[in-house]
Amino acid sequence: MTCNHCVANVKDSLIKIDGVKNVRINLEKKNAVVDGDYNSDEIKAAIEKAGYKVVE
Ligand SMILES: [Cu+2]
Repeated sequence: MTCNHCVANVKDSLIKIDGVKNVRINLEKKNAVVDGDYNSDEIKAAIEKAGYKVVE
């Protein structure tokens, strides 16, 4: 993720996932905090589908 456009892309794809209540993305730290009751595999798949790599 390198700019605010990327942040919006990732946020949009994550917020659509079942159980996700809130998504906060920190561009400087390059991390995402996802609130809710969700399946983390779905989160990873959505991020990858949006074209980004998941670093754990
Ligand atoms: Cu970007």
